[in-house]
Amino acid sequence: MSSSANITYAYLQDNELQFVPPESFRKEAEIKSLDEYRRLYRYSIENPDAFWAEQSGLIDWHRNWKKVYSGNFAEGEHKWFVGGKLNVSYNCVDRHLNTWRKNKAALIWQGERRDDFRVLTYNDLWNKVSRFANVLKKWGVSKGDRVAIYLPMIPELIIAMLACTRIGAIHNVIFAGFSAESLRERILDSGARLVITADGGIRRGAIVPLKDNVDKALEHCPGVHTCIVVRQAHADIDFWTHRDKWWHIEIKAPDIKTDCPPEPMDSEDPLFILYTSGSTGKPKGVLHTTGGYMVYAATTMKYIFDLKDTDTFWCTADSGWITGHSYVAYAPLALGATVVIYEGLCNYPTPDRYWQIIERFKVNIFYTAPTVIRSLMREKEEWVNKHDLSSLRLLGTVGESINPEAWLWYHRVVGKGRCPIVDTYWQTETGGIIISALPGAISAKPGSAAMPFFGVEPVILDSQGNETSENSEGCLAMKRPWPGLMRGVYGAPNRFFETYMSVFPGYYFTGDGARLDKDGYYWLLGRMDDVINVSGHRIGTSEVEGAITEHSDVAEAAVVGYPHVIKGEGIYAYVILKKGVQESEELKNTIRQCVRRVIGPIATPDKIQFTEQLPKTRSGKIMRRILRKIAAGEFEQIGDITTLADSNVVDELIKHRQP
Ligand code: 6R9
Repeated sequence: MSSSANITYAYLQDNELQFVPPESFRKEAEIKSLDEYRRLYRYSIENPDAFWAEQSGLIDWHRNWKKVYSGNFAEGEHKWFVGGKLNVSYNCVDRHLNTWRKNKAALIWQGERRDDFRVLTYNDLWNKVSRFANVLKKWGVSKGDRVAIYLPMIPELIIAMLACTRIGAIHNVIFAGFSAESLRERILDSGARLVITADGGIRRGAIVPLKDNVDKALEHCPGVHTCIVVRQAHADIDFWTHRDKWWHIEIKAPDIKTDCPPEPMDSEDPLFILYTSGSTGKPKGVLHTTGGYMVYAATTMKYIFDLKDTDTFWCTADSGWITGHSYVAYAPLALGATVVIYEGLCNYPTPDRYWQIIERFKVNIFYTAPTVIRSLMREKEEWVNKHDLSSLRLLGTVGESINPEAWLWYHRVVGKGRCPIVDTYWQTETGGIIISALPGAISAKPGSAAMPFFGVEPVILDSQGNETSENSEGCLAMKRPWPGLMRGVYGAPNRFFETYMSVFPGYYFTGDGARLDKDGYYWLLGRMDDVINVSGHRIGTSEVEGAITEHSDVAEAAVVGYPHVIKGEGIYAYVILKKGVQESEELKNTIRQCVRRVIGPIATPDKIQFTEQLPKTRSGKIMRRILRKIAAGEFEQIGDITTLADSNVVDELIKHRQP
């Protein structure tokens, strides 16, 4: 297992190579064998109420629930732990205060500069969350109100989220890489009246102008009366005293008390909204509620990450995404772990930044994305080897399928062949991981997310919606609900049903393709809709097309994903210019800038091809399948083009393809 060349060769020649959980790991693990997993899985499917009733004991309840589940799944309705009352910040913070964890580190924050770091114990966290919750109340936030959070990865982000949950406000975290326009859209859609931001974020030594973006966004958000600003980057900003308040002044104000009793929330009260891209229309506000989400997040954390409360856990996701909600904030804190957060990039100022942090804080469990692994494996192995990574005991990945080469490198170079790897498949909508190996029980097959989590029942459907059997490939859907599955789309009551439950009636459709192999392992095959997965981030092609056509020289655009060695998928845009506009490299750059302004840097097209025409059917529908094949350079696989209105367009597009 230690000779890299041999492992890679063996795997590539033999698709069935499996990595068995190391004995030392298995002995200490929550679930110790495949048989044990299978027994508990069967129990969770045959007796879901009993299974989830037991798991609900991971959480403290103000009032016990009366019924585990009620609903009509086919109609997109499901309720969990009905009648229960709980508070998420109580579960993530207060309940640790009566244990040995009171003065242990809850959050360790590492800034981009090596000397910038802060440690908050559970007691510190309680103090700050309670005080900030009182600040929110002071500025008029009460139960059910929406609060927009636009912050870099600093402790205040987690504190703000927890403070919202303490008083029953619904947070809407907006990734700090999104533009002012994206921010405005999300603030307006969620109806937030208070925004929390920072004077700036820090990226490669430069300041990201978060407060300027907020100022621009708020020009068109008349409902927002208060903006609380964290002093982080010491940037020069405009400060509107009638609206803007400094976090550090507010939290220490004489009228702010440390005591803030957690609001008992109903299990089905909304917990947060998080916007995510779909194949059509604007990003939708995925709504999660309190009891089911919390129990599901904690249960997956316990079994998939095999978390012990002595562990230091580092998930590198930004809390602007779902992974940074469930596995940076809620699940690890609920289980009393020490959580590492880092405001910075994996390769700045040197490519060993992550390895330094693991060594410095003795991280035990490390959870990152395949795109990060691919970019770091391009560097010399010495960057990893010069650090002592012996604290690591488990590794994880999320966001997209991991290619076997990257898996093997991660296993050998980072995990030194000792650490199991869990490839975790899930979505913003699913609340927590739904397909993954259990590290002490299920052998890993590099590239496969392995098996369903307890209570989750996946099926592979053919295009007519028929369930298929083993060794089949098709649409990945879920046959029953589980506590973490989203409850709705904020402000659009029918959209959950229409988007997810109506494609294959009676099933939740994930939008992903998958294959089930003879051993019961799931292999994810990528999105089947018009969503591109760039570095593990979901971007809707229609959003990028909308942003490109905001450019005054552009008549029409069609956007597809194409294979990209580091990012997984890159963005390829076919652009038709208005009559008389000259093509130029300069124009491509201004189109890119336009997308950055409208959505944010993550949606910037990697390649732009100007064209006179797009391949359309006689009814005027763009044939994206053809555009995808051309972008990927797979000309032989373009397939049938007889339904095109004008088939010459294909030759023209191939001739001018961007390499
Ligand atoms: C958690 C998260 C969801 C989409 C999902 C799928 C892809 C995530 C994956 C994976 C293969 C994995 N995806 N994890 N594909 N293997 N382990 O990423 O949520 O941002 O909503 O994206 O990401 O395509 O549908 P989200």
